[in-house]
Amino acid sequence: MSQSSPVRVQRRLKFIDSHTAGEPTRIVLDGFPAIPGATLAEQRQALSRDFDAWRSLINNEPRGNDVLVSALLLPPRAPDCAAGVIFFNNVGPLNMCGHGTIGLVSTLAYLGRIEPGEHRIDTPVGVVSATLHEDGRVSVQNVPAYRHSQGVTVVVPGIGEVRGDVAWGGNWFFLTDSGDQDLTVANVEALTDHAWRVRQALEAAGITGADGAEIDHIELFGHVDGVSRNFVLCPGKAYDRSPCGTGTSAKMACLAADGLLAPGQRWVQQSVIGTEFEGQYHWHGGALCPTITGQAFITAEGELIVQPGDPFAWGIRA
Ligand code: PYC
Repeated sequence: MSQSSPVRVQRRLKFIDSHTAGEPTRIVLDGFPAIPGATLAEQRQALSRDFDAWRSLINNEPRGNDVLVSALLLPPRAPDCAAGVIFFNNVGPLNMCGHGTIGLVSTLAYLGRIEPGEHRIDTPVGVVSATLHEDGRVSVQNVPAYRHSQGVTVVVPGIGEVRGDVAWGGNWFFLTDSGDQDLTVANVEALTDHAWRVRQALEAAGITGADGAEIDHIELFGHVDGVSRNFVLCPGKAYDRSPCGTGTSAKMACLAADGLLAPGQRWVQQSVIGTEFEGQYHWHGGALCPTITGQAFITAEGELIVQPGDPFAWGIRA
């Protein structure tokens, strides 16, 4: 920027964008206010209660978009962590984000803040560990995953009875067979409509995760050429271009509960655009601990700018 520019700037926020298996992540490095809280969970609450306009500025149009997942890079509150992070999207904060954590680790490597090896990352749902491999891939050992309820049926207007499982993989998922619907990019409009109806029907029927938690991710699954493929609808109605790290964790928890996936067994999960994550799990103290491996690529680095008088300084909010 020229020092003599006549254009006044009210705010600048440094960011780095990446994509993980096609799904974008924006890591915001500075320029946002101090978020109070002794833990990342408390800071997440404060963010959604008092700083939601900042979330919208960063993630929503005209500076962001519905597909984007953003994150604030924060000092960790748990010991021995390389970073703290709170993820959010076009409608609010996320609990955890698998593709976003892979993007975060790749961003920290790009910045020269970490070397290949294992790193702990503090998140609102607990500490996750991520290994940056020499070849640039990242393995995220996610928070423990589990199936909360099996074979739940819900009557969906315009569709009929839909049966699926409710599972936790760092976010709450309803996982159901895609049936005769094509899990292809050409079909994303129909898949979005189907998944959104299912989500609304679950809400109307009062079907939730543990402690009444809203199920805000819908995962339609099937196979293409013998490989497991999914379509994941995110809370803000955009579909995940990646195979969804938390969704793959939830899927593996259901497979393990059905005796269809053994500890250490490799699971390849494809997204609706055909990109892949590799997963596996191990048991630790009775908890199923999923690991997801994928790769992110840096796509942009810069500053979000807000000028005085911009009517969309705080983004276009739904
Ligand atoms: O990779 O866990 C994930 C995720 C959640 C929402 C979008 N991606």
